[in-house]
Amino acid sequence: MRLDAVELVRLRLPLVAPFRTSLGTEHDRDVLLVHVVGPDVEGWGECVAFGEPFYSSEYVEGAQDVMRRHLVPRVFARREVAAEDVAEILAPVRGHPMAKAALEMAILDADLRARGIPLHQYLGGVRSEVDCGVSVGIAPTLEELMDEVMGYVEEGYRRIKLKIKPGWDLVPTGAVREELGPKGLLQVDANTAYTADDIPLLAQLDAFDLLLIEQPFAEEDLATHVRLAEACETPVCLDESIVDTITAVDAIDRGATSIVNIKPGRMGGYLEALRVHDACRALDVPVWCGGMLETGVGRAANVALAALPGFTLPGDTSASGRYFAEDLTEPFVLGEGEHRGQLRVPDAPGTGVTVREGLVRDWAGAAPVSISG
Ligand code: SMG
Ligand code: MG
Repeated sequence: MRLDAVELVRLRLPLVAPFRTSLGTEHDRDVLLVHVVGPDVEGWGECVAFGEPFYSSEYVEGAQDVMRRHLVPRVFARREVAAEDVAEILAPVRGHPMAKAALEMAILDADLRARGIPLHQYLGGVRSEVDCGVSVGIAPTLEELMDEVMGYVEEGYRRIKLKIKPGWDLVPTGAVREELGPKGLLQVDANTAYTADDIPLLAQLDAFDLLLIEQPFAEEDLATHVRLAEACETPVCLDESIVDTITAVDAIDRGATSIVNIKPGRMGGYLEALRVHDACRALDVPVWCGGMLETGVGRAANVALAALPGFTLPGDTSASGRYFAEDLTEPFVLGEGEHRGQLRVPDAPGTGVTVREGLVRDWAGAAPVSISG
C-alpha cells in the first residue's frame, strides 16, 4: 500500500476493576493506537506496551517516541510498503517489538481491507469460534478471589488462569482447584516472580493438576525453567522469554518450555507470531494466545490468530467486558449455548472490527501525533 499519513492516538481507558499481578497493579489502560491512512484505505493497530516498563522494557511513551522518530520515517522512506516487508524495513532499529508490531498490524489491516480479505483467512485460521480463558489477578483476600473466579465460571469462561507470586501461590491455587472440581481447566502465571530456590515449592503445584505454569523465572533464565520442568509434572510454559521463532525453538529444544504463550506484540508482529506458531506445530508443541489487556482493536487480531490450528488451549482472549465498560470497537461478547465460553472470529476484511472513531477522538488525551510522508 501507499502510505499518506500515520497517526498515533493516545487514550486512557479505566479498567472495570484493578488488575494486580506480581509486577504491580493496573487501574487503567494507557492505550496507543496506530492509524495508517492511504489514498483510499486505512488501517488500525494497537501497541500492547503498558504505561510502565514492568512486564518488559517497553512502555507506551517510549513506544510512541520510537515510532515517531525511527519506525514511521523508515516506512515512509518507501513509496509502497507491504505488511510482509515491514519487519525487514524496521530491523535496523534494535528491540521495540511492541512498537514494531503495532505499525505492522496497522499496515496489514489496511492492506487486507483494501483486498477484502479477513485477517483469520490471511493467517490460515481453521475455526470460526475460539475457546476463551480469563486471567485472574491477585486478590486482596481468598474470599474475594473465589467470588471473582466463580463469577467468571458463571459467565462461561472455559479456563481460569491465576496470577501467583511468593506468598500467593499454593493456598489460592488449591482453593480454586477445590471449587472448580477436577474437570475445570486451571493454570497459573508468575510473571518472573520466583527464583531457583523456589523449585521445591513450585513442584508442589503438581497436586492441583494444572494445565501449565507460566514464566516463573526471569526471562533470560532458561536454565532454571529446565530444572523446574525436570522437577515437576506440570508443563512449564514460557511467555516473557519467547521473543521470536529462534528463542521459541531453542527453549523447546532445551526442555525449558513444552507449551508456548504467543503474544504478537512481544514477538514484533503477527507475521512473526505466525512463524512461531508454525515452528511449534512442526514440533508438536501446543500454543495459546496471550493477552495484554487489549481494546477491541488488538483483541480482534488476537482472536483471528487464535483461530489457527496449533492454538489448542484456551487463550487469554476474554470478552471486552472483562476489562472495559465500553470498548473502542464493537464489543467482544462470549457466546451462548454450544458457543458458551467462546468468541466469534471476526469475518469482515482486515481485523474485521470497526473503530469507533468519534469515541476515540473524544477520549483521546491529547491531539494525535500525525506524521506524513
Ligand atoms: O489480556 O487478559 C489479558 C491479560 C492476560 O495475564 C495476562 N497478561 O503475563 O500473560 C501475562 C499478562 C501480562 C500482563 S500483566 C500486567
Ligand atoms: Mg504471562
